[in-house]
Amino acid sequence: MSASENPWWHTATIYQIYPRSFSDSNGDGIGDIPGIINRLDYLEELGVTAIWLSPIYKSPMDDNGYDISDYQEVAEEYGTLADFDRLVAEAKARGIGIILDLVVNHSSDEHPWFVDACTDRNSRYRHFYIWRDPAPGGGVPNDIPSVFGGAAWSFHEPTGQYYFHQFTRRQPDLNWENPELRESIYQMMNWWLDRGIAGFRMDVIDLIGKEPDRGITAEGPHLHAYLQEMHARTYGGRDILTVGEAWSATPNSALLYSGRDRNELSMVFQFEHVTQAWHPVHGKWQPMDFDLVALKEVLGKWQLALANDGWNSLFWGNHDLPRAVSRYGDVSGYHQESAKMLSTVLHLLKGTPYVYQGEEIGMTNVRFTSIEQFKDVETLNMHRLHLEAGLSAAEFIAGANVNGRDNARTPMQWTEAEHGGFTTGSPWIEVNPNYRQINVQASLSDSKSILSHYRQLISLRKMHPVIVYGRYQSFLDQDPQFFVYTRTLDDQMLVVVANFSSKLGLLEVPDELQIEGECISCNYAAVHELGATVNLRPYEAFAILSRRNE
Ligand code: TEU
Ligand code: CA
Repeated sequence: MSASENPWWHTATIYQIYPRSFSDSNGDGIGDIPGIINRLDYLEELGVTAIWLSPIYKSPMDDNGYDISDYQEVAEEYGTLADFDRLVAEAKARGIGIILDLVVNHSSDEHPWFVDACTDRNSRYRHFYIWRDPAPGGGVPNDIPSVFGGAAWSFHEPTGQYYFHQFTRRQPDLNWENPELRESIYQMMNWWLDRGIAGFRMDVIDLIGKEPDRGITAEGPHLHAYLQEMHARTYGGRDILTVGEAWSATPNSALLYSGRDRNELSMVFQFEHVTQAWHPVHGKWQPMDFDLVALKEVLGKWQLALANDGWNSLFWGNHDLPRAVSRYGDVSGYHQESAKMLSTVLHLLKGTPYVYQGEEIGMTNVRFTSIEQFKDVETLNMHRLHLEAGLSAAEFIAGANVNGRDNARTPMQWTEAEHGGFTTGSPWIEVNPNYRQINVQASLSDSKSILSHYRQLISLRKMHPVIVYGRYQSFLDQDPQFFVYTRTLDDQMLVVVANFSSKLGLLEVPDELQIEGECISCNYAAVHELGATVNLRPYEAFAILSRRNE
């Protein structure tokens, strides 16, 4: 097979770093690039292929860097361009690539383009953004809402027009219909590519083809043409990974983004497995129990839809989502078992797994009691709006503790020292008090830790083509307790069995899975063969690799 049929990211595991919360090198309470460099040995031992860095660019930090005021400068609190180049080089020396977050649906309102655009309707940069006159009777041009609450339009008094922003008013949307804007973005991307990065994670890339006048935000008519142009003008000839964040992606559109001959992206992040567990009306702020049958259905649907073309990303968490073990596992009764079970199930699927910082040691959701403890702009906006709408503060905080974005953003827990060893100063957001039990240092010295389990899973993917390329088939789809699937390649079959419950359970093994082989992963004792039934302990998960001609 040619290199393009077997790109490096097929066997890769990616580690996501949220720089602000990862490792602080200078005691100002904010994670930084030198702090990341100090932890590269840890990541090398974990075995990851590349790091996706959430934004490190210059920014007023209204949305922690997802509001960029200079695409070619590093935020002062994170370090310098020289630090960044050193990170790329030091990571490369350890076989690790650096994937940058490309945030080009919008910029910061402090970006010189927007500042200039605001000076005058005839500014050279006016049409880098999206401006509309007020509606005939006055007021917003239309009723498109902002993701973070309120209208997606804000009035700019001095020039008498509204500008469009799908996130905060400090994140004006860029106008992709303008070829000059697109050209500026491509130049910037090439400038970073020339510095030796390994790829881009593209923030809300499904939104760049917006046509607000027609009420279209996601997956607009020109989206794929823009991505093909971007591919041709920037990374087309380079061996990099591109992953587009696409909340609106469906299996069909994922084939457009990531299809082999499409010349767009390597893969997308789709969120159906996340949003299927959200409340149909109140979304993530009204927590609902998750339903394994529905979760399996979504994961299985994506496995099958991209089986022969396109490529899946695999993830439980990121910097916007609650901690996986809190959401799908049992942190009080079976913390280790459930964290290991979740990783087993995810990492043995077909696709590229992503590990969000701290997930590999089983970091959990935080429990804040007052709104002052929350830092996230989305949570703070929603707090105001939900209270105005009649929710009590306590109800809102309960919801935010379950699904709010700050759950993922509490500092990485390195040691049992104060503030979990994240900083010697005072952290920008509180450390989860469970750092004394859950931290990297304790995990490193325990061969049965969640961390050891992650290391093993990551190395298994490098060793076994069946994990990378095997055909996926699910069993017992309607069973509410067990997740059972196989991966097959040539004469090999991998059987993955997981109990998603704190209850013991008797699994009736389907005939074709009654096999014996090598147990390549388990979170209790090794299981080498399956008879007609098997008793599964709470959150037990194992994987047996068998050769059919044995
Ligand atoms: O996220 C896109 C996004 O829509 C999320 O904010 C998510 O939908 C929301 O949390 C659901 O309530 C990306 C980034 O990952 C996020 O951190 C940024 O805030 C956002 O884009 C704007 O750049
Ligand atoms: Ca710092």
